[in-house]
Amino acid sequence: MADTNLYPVSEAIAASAHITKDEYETLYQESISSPETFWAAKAEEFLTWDKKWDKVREFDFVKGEARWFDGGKLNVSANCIDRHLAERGDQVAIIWEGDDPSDDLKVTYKEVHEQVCKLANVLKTRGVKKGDRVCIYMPMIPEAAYAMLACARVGAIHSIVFGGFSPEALKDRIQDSDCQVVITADEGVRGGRKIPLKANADTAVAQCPGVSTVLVVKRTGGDVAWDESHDVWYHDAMAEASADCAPEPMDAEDPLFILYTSGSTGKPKGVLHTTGGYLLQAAMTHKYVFDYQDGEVYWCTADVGWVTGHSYIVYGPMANGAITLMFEGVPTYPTAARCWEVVDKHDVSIFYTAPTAIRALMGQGDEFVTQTSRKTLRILGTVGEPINPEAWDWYYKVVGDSRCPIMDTWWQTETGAHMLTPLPGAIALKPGSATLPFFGVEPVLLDGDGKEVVGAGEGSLAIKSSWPSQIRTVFGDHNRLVQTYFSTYPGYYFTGDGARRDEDGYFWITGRVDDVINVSGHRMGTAEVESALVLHEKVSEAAVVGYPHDIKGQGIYAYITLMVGEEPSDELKKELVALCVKEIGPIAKPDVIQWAPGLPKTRSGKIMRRILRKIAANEVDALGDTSTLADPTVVDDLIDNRENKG
Ligand code: 6R9
Repeated sequence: MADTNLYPVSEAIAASAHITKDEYETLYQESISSPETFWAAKAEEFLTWDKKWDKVREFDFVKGEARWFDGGKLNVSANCIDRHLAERGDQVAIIWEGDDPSDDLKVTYKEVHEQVCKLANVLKTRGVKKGDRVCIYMPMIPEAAYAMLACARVGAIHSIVFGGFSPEALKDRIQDSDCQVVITADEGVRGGRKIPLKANADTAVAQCPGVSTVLVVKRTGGDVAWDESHDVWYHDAMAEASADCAPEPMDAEDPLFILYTSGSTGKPKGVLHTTGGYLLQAAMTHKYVFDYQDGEVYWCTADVGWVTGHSYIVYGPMANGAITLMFEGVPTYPTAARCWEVVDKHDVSIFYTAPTAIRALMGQGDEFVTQTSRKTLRILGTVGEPINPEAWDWYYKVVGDSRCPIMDTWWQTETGAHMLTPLPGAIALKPGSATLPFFGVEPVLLDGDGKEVVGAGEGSLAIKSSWPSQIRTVFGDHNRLVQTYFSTYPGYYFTGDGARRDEDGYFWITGRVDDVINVSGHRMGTAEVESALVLHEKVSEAAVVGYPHDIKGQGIYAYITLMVGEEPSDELKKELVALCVKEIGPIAKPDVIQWAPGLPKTRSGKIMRRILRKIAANEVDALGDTSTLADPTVVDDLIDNRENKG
């Protein structure tokens, strides 16, 4: 086991780090024993409040309720922009690196302020008020950040939908949160290919009567259809807008954004985050986990369509007055050297990415890395899925020249910010472990009876008490929040992940214990993919599981039972793949489709996914007990016809 592989804290980094080992230990204890005192001090230190709060925290994990800094008032956009103007108005806020390596742009805090104020006024002109929902369906361009901050400025709740989602998925999300404005672009550009965002939005909006405005940024100048009744060019609206817009004073518990994420059942849930606690933990983790020092260039490669982009491209870094790099493209375009060329071009100090990207680049060979300098790099980070020791090693040695510690950050859309993570100047690393809890986080492992595991051991990962950036509700369905997160283990927040704790108290995430799979760091409910597949008229039943995939971490393996009389064909496989792309998006493409004349079911009709997972993983010698199946012979057929025999 890789446990014995301990990487001590680098002395060079510890010398100037915000948090040292002793400080971590003392502050962590304080954050657990006196949370109110601890968080009140941090809220003063990190944020600027228009009015101080009455109560630091209140929570009830039976009802799934949490309130932080109740009675306090602040505005997120003022905290991310206005308060920096006096000291660093002319400092770069956003470095934008386009898909094409010759395309880039630097935007100062002053310029961001002007753009955000104008856009906030545009939103107001279009009737957007505090509490209204605005959907953002954008490529990775600075306007995406302006859109988020402009919503925050007027008190509107944004709901970003990843640009890779299909019109169908976009429509569902617009309808679920009843957005009245959609902000999009004519086209996106990634890896040299265009993405028809406006055309997708048109298809979605045609089924969303509540949308009164579609604001369109001109990114490529490509042809788009135009509906005068609601389409508005961003540049036209901005040209007429005033650059003067006072931030709306918001309650600490007013909603900031909704972000849809997959669960183990049904449609994606609208995870709702609020203002004060969210911003505090995003800012604080950004500063401490990446040991961000003033003036450093920080680059998180995520897309703003995911929570990582929310907390660690925009809100955390900008609350800290950092220089945040925003990348439009993909790590392999034009070549697999792109990331490291960008690091050299912009003198990046901190680089934060996903294991799937590391594995993909690792497969391209070391030369793409070693041909670049990377001497400015100081800290590396990963997020999204467990990182395998080989990828960790390559990232550490080849990318970081054995000089840069790797922050393996475990957290979720629902947690809003880092929860388990090393701190560069404080915590020794073990490859593959997200190490120890961040301040104020009380992780526990629960056994099969729901009892806390003491000391080293394994179990379901749960959190015992509220943290500032926790999910507040599932938009429009608080009962679903309670059911999903607070019912499995009453009194705890259940993460859906399994984990192991070693003798040093380090946590090792073992993966999801529910029917959620993690494909290239993107969360997907197997139920969502199944719902898409059974829409096909020839499909009677579909069962989807994850299986180990070298690059993606997990691939999508679909077992399909056809209607009586239908014949399997390659053509039909293509149709099924296309259906997943249409209903969800390219990230939901099944990697493997296996025809299954029958599925292993219990006598009560429940599909035994455990068996399907084993067959998909080619672990057919370890199927376990199949005697409770209604018809054990279906398993033999599935084994004989399995697609993964490698
Ligand atoms: C931030 C983000 C959350 C799920 C989570 C877990 C997996 C995330 C991880 C990790 C092992 C890490 N996950 N970070 N597993 N080590 N460092 O990814 O949010 O998209 O909601 O996914 O991702 O399974 O439960 P989200």
